Order: sequence, then structure tokens, then C-alpha cells
Amino acid sequence: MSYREAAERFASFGIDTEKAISVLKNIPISVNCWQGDDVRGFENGGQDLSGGIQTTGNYPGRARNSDELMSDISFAFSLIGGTKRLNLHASYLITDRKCDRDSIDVCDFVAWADFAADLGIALDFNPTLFSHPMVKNNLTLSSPEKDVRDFWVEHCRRSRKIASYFSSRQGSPSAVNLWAPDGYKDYPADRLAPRLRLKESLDRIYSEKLDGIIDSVESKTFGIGLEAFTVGSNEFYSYYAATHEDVYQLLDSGHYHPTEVISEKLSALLAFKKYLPLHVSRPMRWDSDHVVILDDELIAIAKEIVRNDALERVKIGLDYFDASINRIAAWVVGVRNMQKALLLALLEPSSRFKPMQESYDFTSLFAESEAVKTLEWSSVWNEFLRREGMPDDFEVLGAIRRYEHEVLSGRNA
Ligand code: RNT
Ligand code: ZN
Repeated sequence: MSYREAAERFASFGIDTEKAISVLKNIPISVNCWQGDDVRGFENGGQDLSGGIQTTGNYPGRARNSDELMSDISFAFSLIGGTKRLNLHASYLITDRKCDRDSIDVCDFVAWADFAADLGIALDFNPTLFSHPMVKNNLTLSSPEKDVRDFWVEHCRRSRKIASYFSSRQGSPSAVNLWAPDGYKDYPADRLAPRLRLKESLDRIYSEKLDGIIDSVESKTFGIGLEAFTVGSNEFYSYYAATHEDVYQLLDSGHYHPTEVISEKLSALLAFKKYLPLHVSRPMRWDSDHVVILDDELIAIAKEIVRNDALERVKIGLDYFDASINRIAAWVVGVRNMQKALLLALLEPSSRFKPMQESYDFTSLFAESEAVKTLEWSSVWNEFLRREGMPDDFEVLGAIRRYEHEVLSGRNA
């Protein structure tokens, strides 16, 4: 079906495909830099990942340094339409200085800000509270050791300043998300003391008001080796965000029980706070961080954002890392899937469906919701790609394979 024919079909349901395409083009997706090198970062040539998260697979060609990662990101971004942002971790500093996490500074991230300016994109940021010797017994901000807590508080305070610097250069706020792995492998004797320490550390981190940043905290149910208890649980951070106006709770789709979905939680948080940052991921039996596919939950997340008119308030970030497939393909296909889900949401006749619910016409809502699933949204998607000057979903793999052949295959991991 041609785009024109598809557009007419959608129009008969009151949906403007032109508007959907132009809205989609402007939805920022914050792309996780860490897919490119299996979350190793640049300290000491890259650290093995720890903190209860894991990359698995050894597909050849991972980026080994900043030049390679930047080259891979530029190439991946050249195959993704719409508005991209780049999400960095503090462990990706680019510097000649000898500096540990508690002494990182703006100067160590200028190269990234320059890179982003060249690409015409904005940056988001994350303190890195894992893969480091100062993570003692899997504890950072909630450690019983004051020097450990102080070290990580300082790291987080500096991370916020770096994000504030990014925002001053890019003309849009930089989201700074804090995730700490803190927890215990087996049942603790005291759950409250570590939580009170985490709370106190967060208060120290967020006591300084900085311009241009959106602070968030990310909860989790458990990590590998941290099965019994996570200090920063969902309730802990919900209440923290509820009681701190400028700190938001981030929802990671892999951080809940296997049948629990974040799509259902979006409206609950949007009822209370201005912003809602997301880590869109794909858990497979655990927080496995598979690359997102166009599945029911991804579409449900996108629909909740669009239906609630929350495109400005929900900060969409991706968080996955698969080392078993070509990493450029992981980026490109994952981001495109997020965009497809958003397009599907934008093509939903929501203004027709909402009154059905309000007038208790659940039969029409049920029948029409199913009927619109067969509308030719793929023609609209291909039109979006064509207007963005992008290869379609079949051609794009050819471009990725050429880069793999010419660039990635020369790297010995
Ligand atoms: C870990 C969290 C966290 C990390 C990234 C690298 O479970 O999801 O967000 O994945 O920051
Ligand atoms: Zn996450």
C-alpha cells in the first residue's frame, strides 16, 4: 500500500499521519553509549563490568577507546532518523589527567561536549557507581564506611556539575541518573540502617542546586550476587522523589518482577511529578538488558507517553547491552524499535477511544482497538525513513555489514 493510500485510511479514523511523522521526528531518544563497548568505559583501558549487572557474548568488534566509540556512535546515528541524544556514563571520561572518580571534572568531558556539538546532539549523564574498587562489598552510598560513602557522594556531586556544563553547551537540560548497585546477597540483619545511610548520602548529593539538569534515581529489585536485598528499592526511591521536588524517579523496564510492567506505572508517577525519566530495556527472565524489540510492552510504554500527552515530560532513554550481536545493529535496530512503538502510539485514535471509556462503551473500545491494529502503519514508518534520508529496515543491515567489514573486523578485542 502506498503512503498516500495508508494516509487516507488513517484519516478516515481521524488520524493525521503527517502530524504523526513530524511529531516522531522531534521526539528525543537518549541512546546509551555503553552498548558500544559492553559497559567497560575508558578507565585503565576499560574495566570488567561488576555491580550485579552483566554483558554476555563476545561478538567481535567492540569499541576499545574513545576514537572507536565515537566513530561507531557517529555511524550508528547516521542510520537512525529523528532526534538523537547521547547518554554517557562517568566512566567514559576522556582525559590525560590521572584522576579517580572522586576527582572527575568538566575538563574530562569537554571532548564529549565537542563531539556532541559536531553531531548536533545533546548529552545526558550518569555517575558510575560500579566497576570500581571503592565499591566495597557491593556497597557505595549506603556503605557503613564513611570514607566509601564520601567518595561516592563526591563522585555524584561532580557528575551533576558535568551535566550542568553539558546543558550550558547544548541548550537543553541534561538528565543525570543515579543508579547504585547497593545490596546484599543473603538476608540482611538490618534493612533500615543502609537505607537511612543511602538517604543521607542522597541528601548530600542533591543539596546543591544546579542549573540545567534533571536529577533522577533508579530503583531495582535485585542484581546478580545481590539477590536478597537492594537498598534502593522501588518504594525507597518513590518516597525519595515524592519528598524531594527536584529529584525524579527513573523507571527501568528491567528492574521489576517478571510479570510487572512499567507501562502501567507511568501514569501513576505522572500524576505527581513533572518529569519521568525512563530506561527502556528488555528483561528476559531477569534484568538481562536485551536489546528492545517491538513487543507488546514497548508499544504499551509508547502509548502511555503519547496518550497522556507526556512527550515533553517523559525522558526516553535506552538501557541495554548485548555483546552477542553486532553492536551497531543493536543500537540501530533498538532505537528504530523505540521509534516504531512511538509511531504506533501516535497513530492510535486516542481522542476517539478515550470518550468510549468515559461513556462506558467498552464494546466499541474493545472492537475498534483491535480493528486499528490492521491499519497499514508500516507505510507511514517507511515514509518517515524516506523523508529522513534513511535506508529502510532491510537495507540498513547491508550498511552495517559494510562497516563491520571495513572497520570493526580490524579490531582485536
Ligand atoms: C543497572 C541499571 C543501570 C545500568 C546503566 C549502565 O541495572 O539499569 O541503569 O544499566 O547505568
Ligand atoms: Zn537502567
